[in-house]
Amino acid sequence: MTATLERRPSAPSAASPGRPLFDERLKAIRAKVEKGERLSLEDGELLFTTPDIWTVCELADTVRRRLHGDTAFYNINRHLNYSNVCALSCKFCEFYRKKDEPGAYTRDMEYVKNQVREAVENGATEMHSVGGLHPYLPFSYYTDLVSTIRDTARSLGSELHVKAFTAVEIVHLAKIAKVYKADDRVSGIRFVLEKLKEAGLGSLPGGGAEVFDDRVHDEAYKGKIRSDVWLDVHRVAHDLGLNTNATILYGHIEDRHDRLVHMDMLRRAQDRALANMGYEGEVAKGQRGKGAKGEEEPGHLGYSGDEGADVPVITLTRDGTPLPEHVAFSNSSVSHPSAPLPLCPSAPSPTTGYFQTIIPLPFFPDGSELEHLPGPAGLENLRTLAISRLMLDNFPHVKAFWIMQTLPMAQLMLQSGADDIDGTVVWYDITKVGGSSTHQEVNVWTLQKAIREAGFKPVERDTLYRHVQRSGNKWSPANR
Ligand code: V47
Repeated sequence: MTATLERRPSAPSAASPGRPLFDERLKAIRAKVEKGERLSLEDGELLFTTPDIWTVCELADTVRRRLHGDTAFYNINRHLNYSNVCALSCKFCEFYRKKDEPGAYTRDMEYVKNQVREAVENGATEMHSVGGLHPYLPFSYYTDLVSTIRDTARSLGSELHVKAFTAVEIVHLAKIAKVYKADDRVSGIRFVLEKLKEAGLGSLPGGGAEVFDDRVHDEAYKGKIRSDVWLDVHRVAHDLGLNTNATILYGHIEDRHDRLVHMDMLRRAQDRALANMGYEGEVAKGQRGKGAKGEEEPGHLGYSGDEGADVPVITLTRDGTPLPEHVAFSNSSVSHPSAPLPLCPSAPSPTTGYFQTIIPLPFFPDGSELEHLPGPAGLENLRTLAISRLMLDNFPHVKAFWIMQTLPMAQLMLQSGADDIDGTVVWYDITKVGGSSTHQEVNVWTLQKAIREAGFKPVERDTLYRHVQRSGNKWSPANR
């Protein structure tokens, strides 16, 4: 007996109901994307308002494939929140506690060592550590935290890259160390970053940026550093050769224009970092001295140290522009070299001191003071990530942080501009998807499967996006 297969309705075409026709207004943006030209804020507005979201995603995918082909990155990492005690009370935040409140915690070094042991046993290459602005911990706690992570891993014959402290924590540490002066904030920031680097800090995560807008700042996270200070911290880190990431927290009380201004400020900061690394670009007409909202500004970026600078526009998304990348290394039996990074032959030098990744973070209302807000939904998340890829033409990477986006959504995002889904994570206290547990872990095979299902080749990276090749440990392909 032969089974008869039912004919399935064919997939909707671009012209079928339910999917809008190609929005002709996107033609000019497509032409720019094809040439690798920088998109304007007006382009960004159209990308946010067009009903043709699929073309937005497709354009972002074009850029992402030009940069990374069919590679999609993940890493083996651990998040370690050293304390949730915080002097601030940001309205969007559910994580912070006051010192004697139930649930407040501060980890001691024994706890940290245990976390490192577990991380090393599981093949991690990165420890991502952030916390609240603790009012009483001494500066030495933070340098100890970093050196304890580094030294415990080394005592086990391994290297863990320490990616720690958001910009707002760095400023807090400068205040605790009593080196922060309002009229010369950069030297205090530099002091702290140098001390942390000596202790073993490898890079800065992208948190604490929220949205670079004073109205939103004053309403939702007053007391936190403003955009100029956040950018200063990252600029000093770049000058010290530390790579950093950047985030955008969206879907709360900001509007879409605020998101675009935020992206524009970040890409101009990156222009400067890349110019310092030897990248060449053109000083665009009207770029110098124009603020993101088009108003005249005294300096290029509005943060200190760049007054009057002619910073060129540098796009990495043109065909043939080399990414600032580091050569691959082999990670057999978990350990990997900590030697200074060799230069990639095709990239300008030095090869460190720039923004690696933009991480769009959707706002989670539950448990926060802004709980009455709905938070962004799936298509808004997809669109914001795709637009981040398109606007931030000088950021090598876009991360779909699966913890906040969910793994199924991260798969869609890989097809819409993202090239990275972050890592195994394990414990994450800042936001909790669909429940109250801070245990949020996926294993390597699950990450790889999600990437393959989305049509990409999974590549394990370390924090600096060097490819990790494993043999002889739990996660090596032979043990699959
Ligand atoms: O700075 C806090 C955000 C950030 C909420 O650099 C919230 O690789 C949504 O920065 N809803 C911390 N977001 C996370 C972060 C990060 C995550 C993953 C990778 C990297 C990286 C950085 O989370 C905070 C804040 O902006 N946040 N509360 C909330 N209710």
